[in-house]
Amino acid sequence: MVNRGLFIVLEGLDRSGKSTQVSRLHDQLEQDGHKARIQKFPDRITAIGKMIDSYLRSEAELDDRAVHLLFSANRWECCQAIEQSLQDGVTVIADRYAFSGIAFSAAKGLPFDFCASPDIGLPLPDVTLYLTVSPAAAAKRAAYGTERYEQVDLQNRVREQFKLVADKVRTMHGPDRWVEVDAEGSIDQVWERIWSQVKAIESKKGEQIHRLWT
Ligand code: DGP
Repeated sequence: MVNRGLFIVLEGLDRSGKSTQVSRLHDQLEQDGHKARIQKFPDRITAIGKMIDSYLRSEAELDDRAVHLLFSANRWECCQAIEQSLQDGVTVIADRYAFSGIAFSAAKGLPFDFCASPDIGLPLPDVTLYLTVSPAAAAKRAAYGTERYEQVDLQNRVREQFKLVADKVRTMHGPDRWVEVDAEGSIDQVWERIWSQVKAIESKKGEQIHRLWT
């Protein structure tokens, strides 16, 4: 039997360095002879993604609950392709997932359970690597402040919500599904931490794909 691909999610505050590490992970896996692809969330290419994009760039105003459901719908519309890739032996590296969905919307004041519920049943990542960086350090990184959520006070609240998300993942799905990675230091240092975590989950390729929040 051909092993399935791994489903790896990178999460973190804005400017925590996720996207840099996501593409490095993709390149390393391909270099080692694995098939891999990147799935960015929100996926701004789809019709729903375009609405989210104009909201994030403050070109459109939307009700908080409505935009939360759009973010979730954006994940659902990509879900079949993710599962197909995994079955085809392709490792999927997601740059954000449902966990950002809860953390950002709950930080704006929406009830935590409301935020979690539309994503029940999505494919469960084999591991979520949560890049930890202080909001003050993130704010010093390039291009901070150009989008709607890139403000230090909001990012502080997002960080608090991510702690609750981590608790929920560990309680419902096991402690190894959520791993904190120190994202302060050089790109190479952070990369070494990420790569050692990815190598540790190789055996999950033999396991079936589970469902989020079930
Ligand atoms: P990025 O393209 O990674 O810069 O992310 C876009 C922004 O959208 C970022 O500030 C985090 C936020 N975000 C991502 N997913 C969700 C979600 O599901 N719900 C909400 N409210 N915000 C999200």
